[in-house]
Amino acid sequence: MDSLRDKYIDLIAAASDEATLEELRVQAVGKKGEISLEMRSLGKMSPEERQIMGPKLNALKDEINSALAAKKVALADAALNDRLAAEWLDVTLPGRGRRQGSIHPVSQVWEECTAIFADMGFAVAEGPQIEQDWYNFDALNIPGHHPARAEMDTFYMHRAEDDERPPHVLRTHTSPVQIRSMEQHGAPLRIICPGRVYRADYDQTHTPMFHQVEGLAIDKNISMANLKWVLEEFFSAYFGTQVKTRFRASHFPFTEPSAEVDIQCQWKDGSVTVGEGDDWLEVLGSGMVHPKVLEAGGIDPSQWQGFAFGMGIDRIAMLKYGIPDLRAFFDSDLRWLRNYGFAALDVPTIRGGLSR
Ligand code: 2NM
Repeated sequence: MDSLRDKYIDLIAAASDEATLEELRVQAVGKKGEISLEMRSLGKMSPEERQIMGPKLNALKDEINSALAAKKVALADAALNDRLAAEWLDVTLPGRGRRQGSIHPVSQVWEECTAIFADMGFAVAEGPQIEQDWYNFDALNIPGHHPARAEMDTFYMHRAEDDERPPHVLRTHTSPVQIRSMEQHGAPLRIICPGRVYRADYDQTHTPMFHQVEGLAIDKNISMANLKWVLEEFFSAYFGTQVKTRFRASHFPFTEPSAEVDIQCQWKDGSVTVGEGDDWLEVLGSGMVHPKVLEAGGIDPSQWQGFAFGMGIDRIAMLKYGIPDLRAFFDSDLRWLRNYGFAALDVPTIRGGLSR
């Protein structure tokens, strides 16, 4: 019995997993296990022998069962310890911050303009940034020899050396979109064209890419009076206060008559406030669409007439939100974006200053 005991105690101690342990249990104390068989032999013994061997065998069975149970717990503990050693986590590490992006002032103002003009029944039209020179110039009554072509500091696209066709251009205004809209939809028409435009110019107040919103309204009896109302309505909604406008005679090839439009403002301590005072700030060009331009767009100028205007989104963004430096708009400086950017659902109405 001692050798039986030693054998199983050693085997149990050496078992390295639960499956081996289960095999040992069957082998020792299972129905046909070695110890069970010994217990069955008790019947053949004399009563005196049985009196001694019975309790001894029972004790042996208990000892083996206890050893099996203890080993089972030890194996589970060891497995847990292995996992605890392998899978650890430093809960004292600082969290990883998630940065929130912001809406660029240009995007914000673009959307504000779209919303205000949409309220007055203007649809939004968009078109290509790389244009045929016909749409960007000729259709707008700017022929090849016209000084406006040179004045516009145009970016020309490359053509192969033996290709004699006029080069495509980066559009210098969004007016070509309006020609395309006239062609596509005819009259009457009421649209705005917000978009990126390009001119080879770079200094304090000019960037080679900037943003424009142009407007166009064509109908049977549209006049400069309608233009003035629309613009005053727009500026008042945009700046959140009644804004007067002043029209000054001007000249553009695509409008006749033409006017530059100033808005009422006040200069104080080097910054400007719109909608009060008796200074004026030029923000816009406009006029009645030239008959030749209507014709280029496939609209009969003896039947229809309309007004058009154009202004810089970047410039009116600076005015409303008090952003002093235009060039910072395009630097992608995160600190600047955090300062001047908008939250996704923000519609603030701060009136700010443009420094002189
Ligand atoms: C301006 C000034 C005056 C204008 C003209 C047109 C078109 F295509 F309808 F003829 N769109 N925009 C226009 C007129 C733009 O920007 C300073």
